[in-house]
Amino acid sequence: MTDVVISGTGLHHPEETISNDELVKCFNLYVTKFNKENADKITAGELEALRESDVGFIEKASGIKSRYARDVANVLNPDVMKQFLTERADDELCIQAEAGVIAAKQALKNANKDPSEVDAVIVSCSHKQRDYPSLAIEIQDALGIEGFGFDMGVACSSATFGLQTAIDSIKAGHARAILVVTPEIGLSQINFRDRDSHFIFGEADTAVLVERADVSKSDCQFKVLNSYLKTDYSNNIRNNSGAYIRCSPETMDAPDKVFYQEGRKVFKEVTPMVIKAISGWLAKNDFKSTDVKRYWLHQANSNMNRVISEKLLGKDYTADQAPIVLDEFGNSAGAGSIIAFHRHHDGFEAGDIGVICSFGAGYSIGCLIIEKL
Ligand code: CO8
Repeated sequence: MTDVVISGTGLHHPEETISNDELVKCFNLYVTKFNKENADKITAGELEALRESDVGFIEKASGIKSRYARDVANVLNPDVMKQFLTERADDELCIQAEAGVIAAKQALKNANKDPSEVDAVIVSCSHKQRDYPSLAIEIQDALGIEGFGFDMGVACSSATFGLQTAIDSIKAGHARAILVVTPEIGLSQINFRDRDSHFIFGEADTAVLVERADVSKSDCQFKVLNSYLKTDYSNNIRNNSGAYIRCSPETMDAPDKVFYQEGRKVFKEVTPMVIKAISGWLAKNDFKSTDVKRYWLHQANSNMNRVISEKLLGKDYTADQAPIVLDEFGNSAGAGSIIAFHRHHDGFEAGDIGVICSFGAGYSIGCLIIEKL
């Protein structure tokens, strides 16, 4: 059986940040204005007054302190509260491909690999800025890679599902090395006027090079011992935007045409699913959850990660055993667990075991058990 390794990763994010303070200030200005403009209807009981958001709540409930965005000015304008991006001509590299290319070049450099030695590009992420041609093919072209490329997506589990697809392809002999790129540009799919979710997301882009172990030239290789995927249908995280959106012009801008969720239900249902999945998959591979040196978990909510980590590692686990990056990035959807891995894979000796695990809409869980070579 061909051994497959993760041999390089890359990370890109927009330069500008939005703090909780800035986000909440804008949200509360919008609330004050809305309530004032609708005072009569609110007093008559025809309309419910909007409630203010709160920095203390956000940090306690989610652990998020900041996020990266491409159009901070409009997101923080209470009369707009949307991200606007200048459209590019068809013969220019599109915004999402450009972000993916930057992350991919970093992954190639870290893997000591030339594009001529890569056979495919998979773009796997929550939102795509167009349906076709595939973003992966555009990135493939920009990097000068022969072979093939295609897009796929499984919301917050996109990167791990993309990685298993790439690993299977390499094991089947279809490619020597594959770039799995996760450019998460989804702030345009967020309702910044929704108190429950306006603080959750941020933009970031990752790339992972996976390849046959016998052709790797990387100074830092993690062998993929096994990977697992699990899905279980749920409507608790949903976005009804898509190919039919132009068929119902009257509801094109309705709140269900961007991200919405039942956050509390997601927390309660997904957390035990992840604990069961990770410990079950480790047991199948003859590992105990405490054999794992580090868990690079999906970065949606620090309380979720704390509950999962305590179950897997015990109450006295350290931050080093399950690093958090969501304080800086917010929930970066599919990119989250890969950012955690990219930033925190030092200190591993040969033979040490780690787990990359993502989870989110679908529901979906993707998990890779890896060993430092
Ligand atoms: N400020 C102040 N108070 C608030 C706010 C706010 N902003 N929001 C809610 N509250 C209040 C509520 O009104 C409620 O008060 P009351 O009881 O008086 O009505 C109280 O706070 C508690 O509300 P919740 O129970 O909803 O709060 P939680 O403690 O559950 O925290 C969270 C809410 C943070 C949303 C939490 O439930 C959570 O993180 N859940 C997990 C969700 C999750 O992991 N989702 C994954 C989604 S991502 C995905 O799969 C793909 C999407 C891809 C998008 C990509 C874009 C880049």
